[in-house]
Amino acid sequence: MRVLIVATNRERAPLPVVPIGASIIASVTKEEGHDVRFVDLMFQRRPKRALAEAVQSFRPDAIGLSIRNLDSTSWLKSTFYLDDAREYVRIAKTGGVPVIVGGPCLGVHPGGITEYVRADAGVWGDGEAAFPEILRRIERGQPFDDVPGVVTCTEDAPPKVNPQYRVEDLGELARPRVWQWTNFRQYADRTGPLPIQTRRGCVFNCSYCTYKFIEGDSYRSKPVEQVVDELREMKEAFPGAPVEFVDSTFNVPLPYTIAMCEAIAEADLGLHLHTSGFNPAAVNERLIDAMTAAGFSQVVITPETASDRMLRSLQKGFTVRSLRKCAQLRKRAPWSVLWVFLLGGPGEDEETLAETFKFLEEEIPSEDMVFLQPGLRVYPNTKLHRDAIAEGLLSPDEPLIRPFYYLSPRVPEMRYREILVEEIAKHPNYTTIKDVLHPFFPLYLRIAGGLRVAAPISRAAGGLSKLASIGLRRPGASV
Ligand code: B12
Ligand code: SF4
Repeated sequence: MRVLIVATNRERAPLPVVPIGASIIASVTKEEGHDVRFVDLMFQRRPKRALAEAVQSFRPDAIGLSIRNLDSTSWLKSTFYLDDAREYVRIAKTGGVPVIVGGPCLGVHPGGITEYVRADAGVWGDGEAAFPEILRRIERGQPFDDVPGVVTCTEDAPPKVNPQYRVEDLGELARPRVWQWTNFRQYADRTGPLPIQTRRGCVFNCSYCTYKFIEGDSYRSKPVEQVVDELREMKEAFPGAPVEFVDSTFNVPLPYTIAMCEAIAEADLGLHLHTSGFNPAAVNERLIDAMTAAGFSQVVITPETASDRMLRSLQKGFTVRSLRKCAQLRKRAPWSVLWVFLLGGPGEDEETLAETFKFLEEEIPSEDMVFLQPGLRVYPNTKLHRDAIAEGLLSPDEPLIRPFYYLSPRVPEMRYREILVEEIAKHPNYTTIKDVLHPFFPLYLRIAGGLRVAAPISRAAGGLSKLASIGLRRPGASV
């Protein structure tokens, strides 16, 4: 069969992310013996036309659209991506063949999103098993609405969402080999790293989080030797390109992560490694040293708050004491670090906000960046969802396709902005989404990409101070 795979994401902030999920689906489909064409809309000048041309010229028997983002999850600057996705589905449907959507945002709201974009079917969770099975059914002219992981919609009934189809042994998975499907140079030119995924799932139960719906609530990990081999292959394909780990929690399970980092160090690959999802709950000296030896240079740490009361409210599973230990241990490593904090969760008040900012003052060195995000995007079936309904802030009927942000009513909305303005004025290394959306940011990415230096998300304090000194970053305007 001829199968067209389309990566629809066009968001380039905070950096253009290579479509690893769509690439995996394309690789699996090719391994199944199909003729695959891949269209990446990220850098297309006319994305709709590019898609329409691919549909007409390739004449596919089935089309898979990967939809990464639902919205920007940012109260300060909310962007909704799904109307574009719906338009891409409409264009794909002109081919007259089944159009199937998948991607991480499907896990957040499988039925609602499949229905919203008007696809013939959706796949939520792992796509590696479900998509080939759908193609087999299409080939045989059989219905596929009973395939695990598939979501189907009918006019007069709510969407039918089958239980997920999880791949238990990640060692069996096809490699994404993103450079076979995308023009990776265009990403590298704007600091986009090569992505690698080493595990799926998360055992924590943070009150606002969707990751367990996407990947499950227990861990499935790739064999360490395979991770090393994938990294070696990346180095051969693109010497010098940084590699970013896209795992939900990079350092949990801790023994696995340490073993993996030690094996990478042992292989002496000389790679520049980055990661987000570094959880303060599981840190020790051996981990930090093993990461440094492996080649980690940029790390995003995600405490979300530094108030014990708020850590309990958000069900983060650690305390300020362990966060302080994490901040101390971080000092062992010569990394660039971005710390992420969410402000305004249930119970947040002036006192808990003051606790968080006091911690930042005491523990975070001025070379580290601090990302401050007021407002928590409420997702269906989370504890935060239930809290927002119980507090009368949200109607139980709200579909939550369009974003709704929880902001603790104990602090007036304007006060969140005032606090950010005050703190950013004192600390040029504190930042918000508004800096990422600054008109200079794309240029910044091009310059950093051209110089082949790391994405500026964790090294921007100098640049931001400079912009402030010439009047181009005014704290008042930057929130
Ligand atoms: C790592 C990560 C990041 C990193 C990315 C680093 C990098 N170099 O790639 C960083 C921190 C930069 C980031 C940024 C953002 N992220 Co992010 N990120 C993730 C995370 C943890 C993993 C994504 C990933 O790569 N997974 C690994 C791949 C292999 O899985 P996958 O893409 O889901 O693909 C599988 C399936 O979805 C499916 N599939 C995929 N495509 C297709 C297509 C078809 C046809 C089929 C059948 C199946 C299928 O099969 C694949 C294999 O099983 C997810 C949460 C999560 N656990 O999924 C959030 C997540 C994707 N991010 C999200 C968001 C919102 C963002 C931002 C918009 C936030 C912001 N405002 O800055 C930006 C957008 C960046 C951009 N340019 O697009 C949301 C998206 C959904 C939503 N709520 O809108 C998620 C789901 C988190 C959440 N809040 O729920 N992110
Ligand atoms: S640790 Fe991270 S991925 Fe896991 S539930 Fe909490 S926020 Fe979600």
